[in-house]
Amino acid sequence: MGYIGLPTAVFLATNGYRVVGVDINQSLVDQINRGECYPEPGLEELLQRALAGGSLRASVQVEKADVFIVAVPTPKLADGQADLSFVRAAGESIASVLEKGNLVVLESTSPPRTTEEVLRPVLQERSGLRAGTDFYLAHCPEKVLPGQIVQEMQHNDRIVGGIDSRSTGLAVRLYRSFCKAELIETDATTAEMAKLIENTYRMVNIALANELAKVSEYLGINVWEAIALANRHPRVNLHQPGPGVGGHCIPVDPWFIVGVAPALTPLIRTAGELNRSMVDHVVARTIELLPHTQGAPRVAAFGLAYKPDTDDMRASSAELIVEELRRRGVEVRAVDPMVSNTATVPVDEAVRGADLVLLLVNHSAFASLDPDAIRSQMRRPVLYDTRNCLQRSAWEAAGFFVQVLGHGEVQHVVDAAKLAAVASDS
Ligand code: SAJ
Repeated sequence: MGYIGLPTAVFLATNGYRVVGVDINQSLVDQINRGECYPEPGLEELLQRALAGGSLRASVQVEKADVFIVAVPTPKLADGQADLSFVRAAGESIASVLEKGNLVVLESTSPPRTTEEVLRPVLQERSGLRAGTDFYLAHCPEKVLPGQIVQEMQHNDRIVGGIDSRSTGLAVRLYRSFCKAELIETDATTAEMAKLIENTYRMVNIALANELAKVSEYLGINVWEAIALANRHPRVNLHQPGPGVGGHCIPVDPWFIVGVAPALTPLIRTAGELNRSMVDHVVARTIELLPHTQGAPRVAAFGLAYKPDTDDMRASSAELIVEELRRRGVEVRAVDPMVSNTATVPVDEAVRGADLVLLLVNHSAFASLDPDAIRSQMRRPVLYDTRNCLQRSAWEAAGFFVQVLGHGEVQHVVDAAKLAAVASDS
């Protein structure tokens, strides 16, 4: 009943199915039965509708059913291999209640051949039934974007890959109940690979943008402008640079391809390392922009989530940057309007006496920050915008020295002189 299982259950329950949402976490199960869920636009209303209609309930117990959908985590282990223990555990509990004619669908993002070589044997051994003759098995990878799950779950095309055509056909019928887009049929391993390719494409593309950001800093040009110009070409779609790639998908899934064929995947490996290097790049530049004469320098970090307008902090590069700065003796106070935990403070508290505003996540709420009000509380008005999301001219008009990731000043010397001038003014 996580990020994918819950909305999938809710959509099935509001489209003609009776659904039991299973999770090993009792408090999550209780929360769902009370009609509460993680923040995702439109999801809570749908959940409450499903509960009110009596077609959905959550439980810690796997029960007999016609269809089983597995949407468990598949985290990356240190060596880049996938941890498939949750897939195995889910398979074992399904096998204990599996009956002839049932359909099992794996939605979790998985390394190629997981459906065929990991889930299939677990289901068969425990149940004594045979896939393809006694029960049916398919992979149908989820591909919704956190923040747009309700819309995308209904309108994204889906790949449905069965271990045979009967399995594919049954899975297509299931998803047709709520998916208004195309359901494209293939085999299970191609479906697994297609899902991994989507996130690998994005990861390599972001790495290219990050490499170009470093080159543009070296050349003294603005990478954001250069990318926008290049993207005017009808067949070019470069992504955006930034302080690194976080979340539970893009920095993880491509490694499952590397894991099955390490010698054949130097490009994916390099792209992953390049994205990771952006954390060090931002830390180094932040340290350069800080004063080194008046005790511990102070930074107000804006954003801790892994991407804009979410409270999700999984593998957030903003968090890594904040930790690394603290390790290096910088006093960091973090603001994040989406994340309400002890790691964050209100804007006023973060900027009071600060030497630098470090913008790490482009939450929409940050567009209304008032540079004049912030400047009046800071010790030294310097802004480092790693997302190119704040209006540079407004912050400069308020007296800030502004540095934007990927935007080099031609003369590094002039740059240093400007910074020194701002520092001595304040
Ligand atoms: N990022 C950049 N530059 C960009 C775009 C993103 O630096 O141009 C960074 C973000 O700041 C964030 C990270 O990449 O730290 C990942 O964000 P994201 O929006 O690219 O992706 P996710 O992880 O939220 O969701 C992705 C989506 N995959 C694709 O768009 C191909 C989503 O559709 C998948 O369902 C999801 O992975 C998943 O579960 O696999």
